[in-house]
Amino acid sequence: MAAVDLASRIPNNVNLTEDKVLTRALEHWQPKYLEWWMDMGPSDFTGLDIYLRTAVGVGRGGWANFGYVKMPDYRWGIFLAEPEPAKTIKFGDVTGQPVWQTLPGELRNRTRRLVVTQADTEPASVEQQRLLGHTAPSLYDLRNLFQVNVEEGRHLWAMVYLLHKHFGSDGRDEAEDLLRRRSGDPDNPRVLQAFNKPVRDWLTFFCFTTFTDRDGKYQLSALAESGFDPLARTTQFMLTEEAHHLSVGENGVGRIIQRTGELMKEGTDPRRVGAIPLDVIQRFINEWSSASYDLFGGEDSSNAAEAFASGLKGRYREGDGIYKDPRALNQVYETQALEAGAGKLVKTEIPLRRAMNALLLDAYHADITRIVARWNRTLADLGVDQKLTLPSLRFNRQIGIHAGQPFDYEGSLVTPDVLVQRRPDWLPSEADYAYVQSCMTKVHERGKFANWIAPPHQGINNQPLDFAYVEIQ
Ligand code: BYC
Ligand code: FE
Ligand code: FE
Repeated sequence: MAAVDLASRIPNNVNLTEDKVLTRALEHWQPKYLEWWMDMGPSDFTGLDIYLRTAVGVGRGGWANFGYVKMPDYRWGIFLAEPEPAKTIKFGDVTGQPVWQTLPGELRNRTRRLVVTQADTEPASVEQQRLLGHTAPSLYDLRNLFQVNVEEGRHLWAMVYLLHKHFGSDGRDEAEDLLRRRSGDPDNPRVLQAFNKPVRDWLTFFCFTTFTDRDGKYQLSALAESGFDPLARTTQFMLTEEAHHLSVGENGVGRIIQRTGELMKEGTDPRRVGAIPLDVIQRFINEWSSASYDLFGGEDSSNAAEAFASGLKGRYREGDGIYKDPRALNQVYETQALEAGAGKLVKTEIPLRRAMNALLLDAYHADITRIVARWNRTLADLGVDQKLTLPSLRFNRQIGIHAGQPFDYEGSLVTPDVLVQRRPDWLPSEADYAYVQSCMTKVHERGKFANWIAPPHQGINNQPLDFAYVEIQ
């Protein structure tokens, strides 16, 4: 394992100084990245000191280094998790073989596509969140937004390192294109749909970090099993940062629910005081959970089968040995899908290897089901008997075996008319977006929070809630 080098222009633990060509290529990309950050990263706030953590190593506590930093001066670095001696591949046709430090030629194109797809989401999310700083409900939340933003920037660095190191001139071209695509640009959009949707208010931000960053957790976990060891170790370290993004999301939505519940309990209509009613929160949850289901790709996928067979992308927690057959042969995945012509849902069997996306989606769905249960506990503790729910995995799908089909919120087949009629009950309307936007007013006073969100239970890094998380004079 190379030592951590923090003195270089690009902090790293991959021995960059020993590879002059690679260093030069990355140092050539660095100013372009900074230019992108200044154009497309958080609007304004670039001159302010922000209480951020910076990764300075991969060991325990190595990434939890807190201090005041101006965002453009953030030290974006390249850190891979520690290597494991005598590591072997745990799944697919290559089960039991040693992991690869260089990429087998026949896997090059497929791997490049996966790395580029992963990479593309990172700058996309920063672009989507660009304007949120102007309406932050507190300095605490403002700081969390920026922490998420700089770490998504670092995740881009993590992937760009792989592109430069392992994919030659193709990789360099891809790294440039990552700075050229733009979230929501009709001519040059980001790769995956959810990353082209606008994120203009903080309820959306917290739903995004709960549901869409959590796709990141599951995709990164699947890549962390990879036989291509540099990819596995890169994504392992990204997961330690991801945990914070997920807690920002879950706690953020939870605090909004808490505030709304408190108002309901005292008999105040949330709308009367600029807070967000539960039915609106529910529709935002529906929008972002269902959009995130699509991020898993098709339930029946030859891409997924090949990525699994070749040892590139494993199942969730594959390395823990929790699956009976590491090769996933001779088994089927059972689900229900619309039978063409028959007009009804029927039992459908997908050979297990082709169902890897569906398996990952199921693990994700179990996870978000637990989160919604925790939010419901908050409501129950307040004595509010309404409950929040998640839409069926068949609802509102654009990708996969249910794409474009008229399934209702519970996943029953209905006529397209019913979908149109009930849409306002299930998904946010323009009026919902406008109302939520009208609640967003910035709060910059230390220790104060906007009226539509409860304060968190604790501050960052043991600091009090009225700490100057952002130094605004
Ligand atoms: N939108 O075989 P199929 C994160 C394409 S989030 C548009 O069914 P496959 C983060 C697909 O590319 C994690 N296109 O699925 C979160 C393919 O096209 P080609 C991001 C889509 O390929 C918040 C065709 O449809 N990481 O980190 O097995 C903030 C057939 O695809 C979509 C990754 O995604 C879609 N939703 O699975 C910041 C991991 N879905 O190739 C960061 C890397 C599918 O035939 N990516 N298509 O032209 C992958 O593992 C896979 O590419 C996917 C798709 C799971 C996304
Ligand atoms: Fe990320
Ligand atoms: Fe994230």
